[in-house]
Amino acid sequence: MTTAQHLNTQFGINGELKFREDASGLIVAEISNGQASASLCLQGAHLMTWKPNSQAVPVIWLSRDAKLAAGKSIRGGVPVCWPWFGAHASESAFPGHGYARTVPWQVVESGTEPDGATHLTLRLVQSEKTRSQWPHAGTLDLTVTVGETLRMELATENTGATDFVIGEALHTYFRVGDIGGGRVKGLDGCDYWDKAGGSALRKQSGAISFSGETDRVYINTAAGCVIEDDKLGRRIHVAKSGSLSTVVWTPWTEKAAKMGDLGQPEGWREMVCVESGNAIENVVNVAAGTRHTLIVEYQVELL
Ligand code: TA6
Repeated sequence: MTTAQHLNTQFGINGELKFREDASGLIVAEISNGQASASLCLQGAHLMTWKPNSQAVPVIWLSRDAKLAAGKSIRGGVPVCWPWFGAHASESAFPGHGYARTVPWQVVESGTEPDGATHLTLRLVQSEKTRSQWPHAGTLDLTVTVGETLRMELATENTGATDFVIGEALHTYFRVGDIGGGRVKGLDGCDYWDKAGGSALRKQSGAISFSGETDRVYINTAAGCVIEDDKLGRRIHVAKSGSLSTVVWTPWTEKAAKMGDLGQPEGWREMVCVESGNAIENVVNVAAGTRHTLIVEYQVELL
């Protein structure tokens, strides 16, 4: 079992990257440099927080009710959904959004970029349990680069002799002043599966604004998008590559009450999920011996 002390010796960077053991027993990487600060739980390679130094309010949202526990997903941050998105196609007992976010990952590399940003690479640790749910030969790495820009690269390598198919997403919870005073631009004209509206296939017209539960899987789009936040007076730019699906989600009142871990009384009003991935008809065939990488970059612009 790797300890925080061992990780600090091997991968720590003085005054910039340190590892600590959380009360839950899980290990958390804390990053702080001249550009930004962030924290990441090694279980699930789960980025929990990111705040550029230019921002008074964090850009990534973490529920006030978020709890770290072995084998449990964390509410908020950037859950890694892999090797499927949503419910498993045939096994209802398998975890929603795949197992990657609730299993151990190991640190493989860390360093400082020429511009002062900090990068950290983690690899999912395969096990009997993961192989029982997904019997393929492959590796999954996440490289996070923390600066005024947050860059995340999710790399799937097929190390076997047969092709395999994955569904995936970086299921990012963004912090907004109030969901009612925000909108998402950039997906105009895109088709989407309306999961909160009877799973009908619809076409987006104009910006996405919010007045109720919204759960949409936009398909066949490589487009980036922008989250406009009137209350905090900022725009969050979401750029992506290696992704043809974008999911936009807010639970709104009723679903949030049922979920119960979004922070009382109305924590859900301070977040919106904009998730970059490959889902439904956009699942990815990763040919034997090849590598597929999903990349996102987030930047904030004050209005
Ligand atoms: O990405 C949107 C979604 O699929 C919603 O339907 C909702 O279930 C959300 O993910 C959260 O899922 P989780 O398994 O993290 O509770």
